[in-house]
Amino acid sequence: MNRERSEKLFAEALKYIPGGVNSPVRAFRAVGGQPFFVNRAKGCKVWDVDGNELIDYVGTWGPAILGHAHPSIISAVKAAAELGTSFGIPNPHEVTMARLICGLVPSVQKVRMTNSGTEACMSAIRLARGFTRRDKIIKFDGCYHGHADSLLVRAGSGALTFGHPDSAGVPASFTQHTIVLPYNDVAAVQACFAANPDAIAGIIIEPVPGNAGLYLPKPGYLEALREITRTNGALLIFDEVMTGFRLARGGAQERFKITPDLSCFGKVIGGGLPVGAFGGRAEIMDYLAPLGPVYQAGTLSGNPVAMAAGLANLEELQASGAYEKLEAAGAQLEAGMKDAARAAGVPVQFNRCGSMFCGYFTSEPVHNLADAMKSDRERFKKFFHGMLDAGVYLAPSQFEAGFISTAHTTADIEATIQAAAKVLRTV
Ligand code: KE4
Repeated sequence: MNRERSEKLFAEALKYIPGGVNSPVRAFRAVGGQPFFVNRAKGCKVWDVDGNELIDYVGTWGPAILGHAHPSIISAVKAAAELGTSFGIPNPHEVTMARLICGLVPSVQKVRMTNSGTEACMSAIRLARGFTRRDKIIKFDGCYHGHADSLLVRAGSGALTFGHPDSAGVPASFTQHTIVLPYNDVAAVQACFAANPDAIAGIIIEPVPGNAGLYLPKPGYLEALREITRTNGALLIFDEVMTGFRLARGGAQERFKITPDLSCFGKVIGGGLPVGAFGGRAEIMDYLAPLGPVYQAGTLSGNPVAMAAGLANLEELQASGAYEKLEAAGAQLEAGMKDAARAAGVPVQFNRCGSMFCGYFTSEPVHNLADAMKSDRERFKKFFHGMLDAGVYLAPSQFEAGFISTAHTTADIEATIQAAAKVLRTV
């Protein structure tokens, strides 16, 4: 596949941008080679600057749930931009968005917009600490909640782990209150609360982790977290930046019938523009400035153009039978990929929840990060590049989820499966 123009652009990018990218996942460091550059996307397709057409299963990491350049979003953005791109003064779209989110997610009585998922999660944690007057936060290995200092922590050894910064530049004192536990292990959470009585402000969790590939909560796991936090006066924070409005109209919390105290959102609610949000019970949210003592702010929070894009995405999702389409497309891809792996004699664990998926190159089931780490990453690399050469763009890391949109037709998915059937015989 000719990628001359991408190669020239990447060489230029390396002169001015660290690693040539504005977000590390884009750099292909996990799969080798170098990233291509895209200047056009429509539906489930992207075209790189050399004119190569690709079926896209990254979907800008989740926002493109209706496919790229959906007409409703494009016209909403144009109309809003004509009237001004930002006011720094309340605008009507903010009220419409807040009312819509509260209507779609019953656990959210009030919501505050931000400009990224990172800001949403960082702010939700600050709010949980301010509301409970406690310092410690539990997160789970393999879960990613953006790059706020106190969250750049991976599990250390042992069931009860106090975080050690995973990123340089994060002083140990910034993560001393972050406890990292294994996902899908109720006993570890119970022991943690027993060892830290009245000290834990809350648990933040991706209800369906999509940042170590994709694995699912075991039956009863989320219910147990809800019960343990309620019993111990801690808050349950669902990070639905990725799952929100994707796994169901009301997100993973609707799909799994759990009522968290706070929820974080992003991606879909921005329709491809920079948006995040966090919301929950009014008595908690009212601790936020200007009403309460927990400060949180943002110059462009609730920006009219970003709100218009997110509203168009959300409204179209409600109108178009989208969730039935996403479920059917996910089932088609799952069945086809499993058949292809079986026919090629390659051990693949294909995990899926709705329109999110991940194929791990391992014969063992994947229920947490430790299981995911057993995947054969060399095989994944070959598969990734084989599929790319076949015109299918998967997430450039074994430890990322794939995303299906309503724009992926049965023919696109069949073409993907046929490509996989051939490539799997070569890895
Ligand atoms: P942003 O700050 O990137 O908008 O959101 C952070 C975030 C928070 N919570 C969850 C569950 C997330 O998935 C994310 C961001 N996800 C990654 C994909 N693994 C974004 C891609 C990137 O980092 O470039």
